[in-house]
Amino acid sequence: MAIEKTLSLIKPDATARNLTGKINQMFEDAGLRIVAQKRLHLTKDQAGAFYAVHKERPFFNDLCEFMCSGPIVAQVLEGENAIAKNREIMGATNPAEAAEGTIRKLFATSIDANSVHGSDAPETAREEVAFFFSGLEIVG
Ligand code: IDP
Ligand code: MG
Repeated sequence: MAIEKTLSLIKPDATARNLTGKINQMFEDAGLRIVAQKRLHLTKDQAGAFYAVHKERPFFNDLCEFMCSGPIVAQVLEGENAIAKNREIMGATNPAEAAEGTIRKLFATSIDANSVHGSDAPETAREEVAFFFSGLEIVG
């Protein structure tokens, strides 16, 4: 299995409830390593640029408002099969459909305020990691 890197975001609903440590414990317990990390407060334009793929969707404006409503933690997770493993630990987008024991089942309060983001494929992982981090900031 390949060692991959993937972008993880801890969203404003989770930083507001002081859940950064509990969420990252779950990634580390599953064998993923945090090889880059920063806390930042996005502007609405930055949130829109990050989520540009969703710009035609009806929830795009609400999503951008939410993502700039408070601080986020952006991080790069590294490990075997990290892209799929992160998505598995996160759980389904809608917490009502998320499996028991996943981050979204445990912590998300709605489909908007769903606590975490994770890249969904190798190409998006590369683009999303580069959106937040330079090579110098990634230390495995
Ligand atoms: P993902 O985060 O599980 O990859 P995406 O479909 O890529 O889900 O959607 C990006 C984000 O947009 C979701 O995490 C969620 O915050 C928000 N979102 C997705 N679908 C809806 C919806 O139907 N209503 C409101 N927000 C949504
Ligand atoms: Mg997605």
